[in-house]
Formats: sequence, C-alpha cells, structure tokens
Amino acid sequence: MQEIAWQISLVLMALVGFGFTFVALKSGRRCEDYTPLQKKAYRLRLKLFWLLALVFGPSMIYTLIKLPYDATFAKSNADARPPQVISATGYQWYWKLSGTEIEAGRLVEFRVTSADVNHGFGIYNTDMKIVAQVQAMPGYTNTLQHTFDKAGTYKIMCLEYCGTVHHAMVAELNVVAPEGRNKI
Ligand SMILES: [Cu+2]
Repeated sequence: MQEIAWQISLVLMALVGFGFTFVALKSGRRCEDYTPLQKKAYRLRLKLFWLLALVFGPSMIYTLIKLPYDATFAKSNADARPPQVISATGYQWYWKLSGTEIEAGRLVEFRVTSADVNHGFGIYNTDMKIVAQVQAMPGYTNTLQHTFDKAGTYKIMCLEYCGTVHHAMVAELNVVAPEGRNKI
C-alpha cells in the first residue's frame, strides 16, 4: 500500500515538474508585448525562477535519493514473517520480560509499560552502545520496533532515574543467529 502511494507521489511530482518546465519555457514567448518596465520585471522573475530551480531541483533529487525507501521496503518485503513480540514491564527496580531470546535479522516489537513510575527502556549492544530506547510509562504501552543485526548478549537498562536502586534495573536479551534459535 505504501509502495503504491509512493509510486503515485512520484508520478504526481513528475507531472508538477513537467508543468513548471512547460510554463517556464512558454512564458518566454510573449515578452515583446510588455512595456520596458514589465520586461525588466519579467527578466528578473525569470532569473529568480531559474535560480530557485537550480538550488531546489538538485536538493529535491538528493533528498529523494536519500529517503530511507530501500531500507524500509526491502526489509518488510524480504521478511514477511510477523515480528517477534516481547512485552516488557518496568518495576522499582527490575524489568519483567515475556521472553529474552531473540532471533537476529528479524523484526522485534517490544511492548513497553511500567507498573509504578516512569522508567526508560534502553537497549545496549555488546559494546555498551545504545541501539534503541523508549519510555516505560504507567498506564501506557509504548511500542518499540528494532531489528538486531548482530547476535550477542544485549542489556536493557533503565534510562530514567526512578529511585534509589535505579542503577540495578538491568536485564539481558540473548540475540541469536537465525539457525541457532529456539522458539520464542
Ligand atoms: Cu530507573
């Protein structure tokens, strides 16, 4: 569905582009009917048009190329399996997870909430670099989607000071290569 919308947008953008070009080219023809002042204004306008076109045209193309189109659609097309779902609840001062084993290379959906106060659900890789995070709030379930590219033991740590033993809110996620996987 998104892909169709994207293609329609591309066609519409192309039409708008053609429209602009057509008007820009056509608009040169009636120049001789204008008074000298109008001619001057017209030339200025034309220069302004091309200046804007030259500045914004390439930057538009650049932005379109840089859009995360491939990453998003290639991944969802390549892996039509439903995401692995893990429910996570923060307590003072520990995490309760519905599962701790995850398959690498396949989307995981964390459904994160809190049983008491606000916590921060932060996932750290084996180099202790944060890879994803979402707030854990009482009364809300926040969804966090992430695909783990590398196997290893990841840590979940609380990112929001939540009381005296906040620092002990650490849980582990075991991300395994697809072939070595047990059922989640
Ligand atoms: Cu905390």
